[in-house]
Amino acid sequence: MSKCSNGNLFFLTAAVITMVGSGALVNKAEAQGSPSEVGCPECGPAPVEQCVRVHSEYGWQHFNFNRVYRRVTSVSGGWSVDAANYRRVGPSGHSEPGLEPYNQYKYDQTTPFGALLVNIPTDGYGYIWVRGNQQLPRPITRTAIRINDADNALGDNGGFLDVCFGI
Ligand SMILES: [Ca+2]
Repeated sequence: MSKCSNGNLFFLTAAVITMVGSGALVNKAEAQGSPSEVGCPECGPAPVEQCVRVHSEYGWQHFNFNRVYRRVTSVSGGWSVDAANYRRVGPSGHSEPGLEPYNQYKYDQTTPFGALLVNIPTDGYGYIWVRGNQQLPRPITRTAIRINDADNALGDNGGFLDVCFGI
């Protein structure tokens, strides 16, 4: 039996979730029943892919990884900046007409409402608009992610996106 028995898998998972704060971290390798790939010193290498859930009702959500990731491998799910009136969209954000008068409620004026914003802390690069599988401009070991909607306009949002990072 390895040091990573199922008995302490829960502890490790809880520790990881605590580490990332408000965001829920989903480890694909773990979900597929490969606890040996959970990122801990006794358990071998960190997973080659890690996914995080980013909620539309919160601003910047911070995530720490235990290895370097260089790309976004996938984005799934859906979210809306006005769940009562606009259908959920993916990382490209809303393209429906009628939102323009509300542009003051964008967090970032240069991207659409609902755009997926991913911070690249390496070298202070700043945040980028991620629309799906793509290379990151810098390798990262941590990030912060949010929806493009102002902090004071998050209350009517709905949904989430799952963002997966790879090596
Ligand atoms: Ca909103």
